[in-house]
This record gives sequence, C-alpha cells and structure tokens, in this order.
Amino acid sequence: MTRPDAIEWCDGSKAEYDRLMKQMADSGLAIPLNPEKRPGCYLFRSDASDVARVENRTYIAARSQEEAGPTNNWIDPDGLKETMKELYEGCMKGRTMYVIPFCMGPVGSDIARIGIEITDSPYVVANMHIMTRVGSKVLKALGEDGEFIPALHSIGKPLAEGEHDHGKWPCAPLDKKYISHFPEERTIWSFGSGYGGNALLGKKCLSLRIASVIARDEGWMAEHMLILSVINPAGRKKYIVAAFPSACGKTNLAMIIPTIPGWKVETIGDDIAWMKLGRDGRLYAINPETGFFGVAPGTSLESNPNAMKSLESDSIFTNTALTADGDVWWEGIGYEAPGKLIDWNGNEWEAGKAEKPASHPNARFTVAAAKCPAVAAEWEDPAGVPISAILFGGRRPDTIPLIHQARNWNHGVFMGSIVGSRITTAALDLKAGTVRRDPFAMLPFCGYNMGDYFRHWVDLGTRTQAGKLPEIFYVNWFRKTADDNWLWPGYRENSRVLKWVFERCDGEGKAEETPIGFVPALDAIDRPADVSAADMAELLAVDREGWLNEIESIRSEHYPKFGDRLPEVLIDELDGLEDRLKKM
Ligand code: O2Y
Ligand code: MN
Repeated sequence: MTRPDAIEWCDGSKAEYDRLMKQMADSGLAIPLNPEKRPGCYLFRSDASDVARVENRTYIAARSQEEAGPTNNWIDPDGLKETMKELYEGCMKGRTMYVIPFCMGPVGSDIARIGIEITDSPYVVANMHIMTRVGSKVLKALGEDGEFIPALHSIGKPLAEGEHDHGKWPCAPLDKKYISHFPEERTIWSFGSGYGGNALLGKKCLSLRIASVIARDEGWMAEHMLILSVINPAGRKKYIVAAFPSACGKTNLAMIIPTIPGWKVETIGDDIAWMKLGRDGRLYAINPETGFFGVAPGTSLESNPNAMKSLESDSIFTNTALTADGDVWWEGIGYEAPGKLIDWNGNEWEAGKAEKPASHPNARFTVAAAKCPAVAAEWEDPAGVPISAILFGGRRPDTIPLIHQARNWNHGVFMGSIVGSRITTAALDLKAGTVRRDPFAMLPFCGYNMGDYFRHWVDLGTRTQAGKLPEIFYVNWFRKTADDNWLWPGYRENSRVLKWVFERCDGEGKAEETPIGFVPALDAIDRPADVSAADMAELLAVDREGWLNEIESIRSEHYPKFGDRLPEVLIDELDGLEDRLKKM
C-alpha cells in the first residue's frame, strides 16, 4: 500500500544507529554536535507545524462511541480506515520503510508486550532505539507465532522522482495528521507527524492508550506514572509511583537528589508504569521504556542535575537552539546564551534582541535510562518493583495542601479521579483560572471509557488482601501566596515530602486526621530554610471554603461527564468529604 523504494528490517544494533545518524547528518536533517562538547549527540529541527502531540488529531476508533467514552475523540473505525488507506496509498514513495520489532518491558518479562512499528522516518528509528528494546532479540522472543501489536507510521510526505527533503523535516499538514487507535484490534495507525508521542508509537500509543485497554481486560494497570525508589539513612528502600499531568515535573521528581542528609532517591522510570498484582498480593511496577523523552527548557543543573549529566553524550536533541561552538542551549538551562545562537527554526538569534525563545517550549531530549547516574540497579527487573505509595498531583495555586494522605483505597481513587491543574491562560474550552481536570493524569492517554477506567481502579482495591495495597497521597508543589509567590521551593526540597510518605508507609510520620484525609502535623516535615512556620501552616491547612468550592465544581461539571459509567463509590466519597467538611 505505501510503496516504499526499499525495506529495511531493524536489528537494533549500534552499527544501525550510527549508520542512520550518518545518513541523516549527510542529508542535512541531523546536525552532529561538537564532539568536544557533546560526543555522540545530534540536533534535529522539526517543521514548525510538527512540534508536539496533536490531541485534536488523536482518535480512539472503538466500535462504539460509548466504548471510547466522553473524554476521547471518537471516530468510526471503518470510515477512518478508508480515509487513512487513501493517505497511506503510495505515501512512502522515494523513501525507505523501516520495520522495527520492539519490546515494551524487559524482553521475556510476563508483563512485556511486543510491537512492530513500520515507519518511513529514520529519526523515529533512532529514537525507538533509545526509548525501547529494538531488533533481533525481540524477533527471537516473538518466534513464529507470537503476538504483537501492529503500529503503522508514515510521516506522510512521499518524494517524487528526483525530489529531496534538502534537510527539511518532512511531515504532512495538520488536517492530514491522524494518530489513530483501534482498541478492539489492538492496532495503531499514525500518519503525517514525525514528532514524539505522535510517531514513537511504543510510548503513548502502545504503552498507554492500547495497553490501558489490554490492562482492563487482563486485570492490570497501564499508567502515566514515574517510578522511583526512596532509600532512608538505614538503607531501607521503598518504591513510589506518581501520576502528574504532562509538564508538571515528573522527570525532575523521578531523578531528584534529596536535600535531606542520608536520604537517597533512585530512578526506575519518568513517564509510564505498568503495574500488576504479584503472588504475594502486592502491586509490582515495571517501566516499559528504556529512555527518557524529556522537555529540555527548564532542565538545568539546579532543577535536574541527573538529567543534565545523562545528556553529556549520546543524546538526541529536538528543537533546542544551537550555539556557535556546536553545543545546544535552551531557556532555563541555567546560564546565559553564549553569544549569538541559531534558534529552533534555524534563524539567527541574540539574547535581548529576539522576540521569541531560541528553543521551542516543547523542545525535547532523548536519552537512554541507563545513562542516568541515579538509575536503580533493578530498573529492568522483569518482575518489577513492589510499590508502597501512589502519589497524585497537579498545579494548584490554592486549596490543595502540600500533601495529604487518603483515608483508604476508595478515597485514594477519588483523589486520582479529581486530579487537575489550574490554567493560567485561557484556552479554547476553558477560562483562565479554572481547573482543567486530568483524572489520574490519563485524560489524553486512556484508550477506553474513563468511567470504566475509574471502576477498574476501584476493583483493584477488592482484588488483594487489606494492607497489601499501596498508600495513596495527593501532593501539590505549586501553592502560591496571595501576591503570587511560591509558598514551597519545590525541586530538590520535595524530598522532604517523600520522607513523610516513606514514614507513613511504615505507619509512622506524625499526621492529623482531617476531613480531607491525613495531613502532616506542623512539625512532621522538616522545613527548608526559606519556608517559615507560618508558610508551613498555610501549606498544610485545610481550606474549608476552597474544598467546598472544589466539591461543587466536581459535582456540577466534572463527574456528570461520565454519566452512569461513574462508579457509585466515587459519589459516596464526594458526599462523605462534603459531610466531613461541613461538620468542621
Ligand atoms: O509532545 C510530544 O510529542 C511529547 S509528549 C510527552 C513526552 C514524554 C513524556 N510525556 C509526554 C506527555 O505529553 O505526557
Ligand atoms: Mn507523559
């Protein structure tokens, strides 16, 4: 159908990676960085129309609209296939089709899944090498009759006879981009974009949207969560997962270097967790990925030293700025732009003179997890790691305290279901200042009806013995004062909150029982130097009026979206919370 000029089967070798990178450098698509500064690193500049996930072109093509649910973009699968087949017809002319056998999760793990992505983008192949396990070992595990998830991808820009890209990022216009999922067939069809989550189909498409459907059917969880371990001064280790909406600092938390003496954090994953009940009744998590596809702007030696160290070599940068001496630079890297730069569009850029940032706000780095100095020795353990705590969180300048702990499992599920961030600039659908709900941080990534997804979480609580499930917490690093200053310093100081979580999982850590759950006692979390006792009291206070407004917005705007698919127990939790607050 796609009629490529050639077909290459990817073996996942370093020789293959190096050959593709050289080919892309020769064609002008990749810019090799200065080997004295960043050995083995390359910069790519995408088309200005192809810089992020395209949610309004992302579809869940389930057989019925009800199955896709109220929060997904539903489209009829037969009609969509007709449309996309027309687009795929001849779409790889003049290009090579790469066949990428890849595995999400350690090859051989009983929770791992194999996919085969076909793509006409060598950039996608190189990124898949870093983000997944690619090649011959996967084909071997698949055998003659193994199961795999077909993932079709084309950038949607065929070349006519004698036509060349001339180093320009090829893609299709926005109205021809389709990121489509067929949940019943467990198939992915993507067309028109070469960028990130639209094109690296092992990530959001397979490991979240399709995997969430498989997980529902098989009784496990595919979640938009980081995984880390916290090690106390005595050397005891606990594993924590955390779900925050996109761009709320998951990568920074996953790689945090604690400020509290004697405590350590190690990284297992920064974006996706697949979790399954073990024979001992505990919940075990694996990171299905092998790399980080992180946001570059704002990443610095202060905000994330472990990421910065990982990026010293063998990394791919997309849409950052280029310095005169062949290094990358981005806003928030921690130092001034060293002279004139070339911005992410390929134009000259000078600090103080340019109107726009040098680096795109969604500029990315791709780097292997194994390169992170904080990566845990067990990060690839096929059995996964036993989870003690689940954190939910979002950007909330008011109402939600720095941390509170759920009273029980269903209360924790309720917390996950109301996750959201306050938006600061008006968007098409929302006024500035309203809370954009992103339940479980899965709104863009749940492949089926979100009401049923809530029920899947409630059901998990009934499938194991009391005391075996993780404790659930809600964190909020983003509280502000009335005059718009941060109440909490965040970043490395968040380790103080992780310490309290660790202690609570041991049945320790001083806490007050309040209408919203357990809140740290005023002296339970050691204060950073710049947080006064009054600030701490504000960070931990229960804002009765704020919560009553929150309840009103959940009752009138959020929960009604899910109709009769909303589990009754979540309404019970909402009512219970309201009753307790009214008695306060
Ligand atoms: O814009 C993209 O294509 C990337 S989106 C992304 C990448 C890595 C981790 N998380 C996300 C996200 O949107 O949650
Ligand atoms: Mn993410």
